Amino acid sequence: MRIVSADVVVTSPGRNFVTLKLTTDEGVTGLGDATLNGRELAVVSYLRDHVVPLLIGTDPQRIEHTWQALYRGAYWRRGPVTMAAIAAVDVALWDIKAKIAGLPLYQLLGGASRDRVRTYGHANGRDIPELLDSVRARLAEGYPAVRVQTGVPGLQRVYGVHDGTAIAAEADGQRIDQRVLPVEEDWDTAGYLRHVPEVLAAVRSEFGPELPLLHDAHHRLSPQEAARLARTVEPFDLFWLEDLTPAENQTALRLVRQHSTTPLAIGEVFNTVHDYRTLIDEGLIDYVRSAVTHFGGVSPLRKLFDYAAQQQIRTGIHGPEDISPVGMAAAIHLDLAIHNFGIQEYSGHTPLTERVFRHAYTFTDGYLHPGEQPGIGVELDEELAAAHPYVPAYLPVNRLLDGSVHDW
Ligand code: GCO
Ligand code: MG
Repeated sequence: MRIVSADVVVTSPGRNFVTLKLTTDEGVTGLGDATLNGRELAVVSYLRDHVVPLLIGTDPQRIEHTWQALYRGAYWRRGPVTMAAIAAVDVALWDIKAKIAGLPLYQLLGGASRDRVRTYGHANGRDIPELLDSVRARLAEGYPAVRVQTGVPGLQRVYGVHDGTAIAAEADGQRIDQRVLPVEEDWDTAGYLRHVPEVLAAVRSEFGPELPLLHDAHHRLSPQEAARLARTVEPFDLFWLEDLTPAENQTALRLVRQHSTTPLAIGEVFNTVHDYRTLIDEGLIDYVRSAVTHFGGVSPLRKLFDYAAQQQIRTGIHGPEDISPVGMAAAIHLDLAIHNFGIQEYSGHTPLTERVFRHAYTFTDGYLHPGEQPGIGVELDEELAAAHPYVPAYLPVNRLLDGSVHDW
């Protein structure tokens, strides 16, 4: 069997998604997600210009061999663009292999370790009353666990509350010519650190002690600030505190661990096992957060999860709206199969996105299941995808009150 074509499809049914479609000489197709929010076209070029020519004529059944050839063969290793491109190939090849076997992907990964996949949803509000309403809405949708984010008094636009993604800057008066520029958000760490305990106290007092609660600090704190936050919120018994410090500094979490037992999650921007080595070897985290889409695919993520399991670390795969249903499906198969599963983030997609990517996975009573369709269980409606072409969009940038740029 040989790969005869490899097409890169860019579509924007509400936000941009990049999908790789591989076709074999026997007509079997496989899909992979290569969406890198705000830098989509860099991955498109990496795939179209540098990867597709290498794939044509190769045997789609040799997944590990192809992965190693793309990773080692480029010489320039790692990085989000490279690893998103390799991820798309890896997942498309697993899709093909599972279709050939006539089995859903999770069966090739060892079969189901559980009956269904627990999720968490996002609740947010500009202030505490709005947040409490949002938590109620998520609970009504069946979510068994909820991530809570609020505005911070004195700040105008804060991560997780205002829809900063994929907005044409015109809405903010920043369109100075035909360019679309990033939305600007503002930040003040001292105000944030004062506010979060008040928010969590209000949520606990409204919903009681049992609801699993999560919170995302989105890489904004210094080691000292992170340690303080983790210690201060300890009475609220979080399921996890996410991305406390910027991802580059693995040793930052040592200080946090010395001062707190709050469970820690990190890794949505990591793209290889090397980003995790200190964190895993020293037991500095409780959950690994990488997505199939940004970590080179199912093959390396499975290896990461097995490595993390040796330190009793569990998984919490990144599942925002900017992971396409293709990337989400691959994640759900993996979640079902691995032993050290923790929780799956699930934000769902717009109805139009669900029509462009028809999927076998289901979301029922807050739990996901990948379905029994052979492969990963996603079909791409290429005509509908083409009717919604790429829209230029950036992620927001974050500024401190003095105008300097802070981590977003
Ligand atoms: C999360 C993430 C997302 C990212 C987004 C960037 O925990 O879901 O932090 O909200 O910001 O995926 O593209
Ligand atoms: Mg996050």
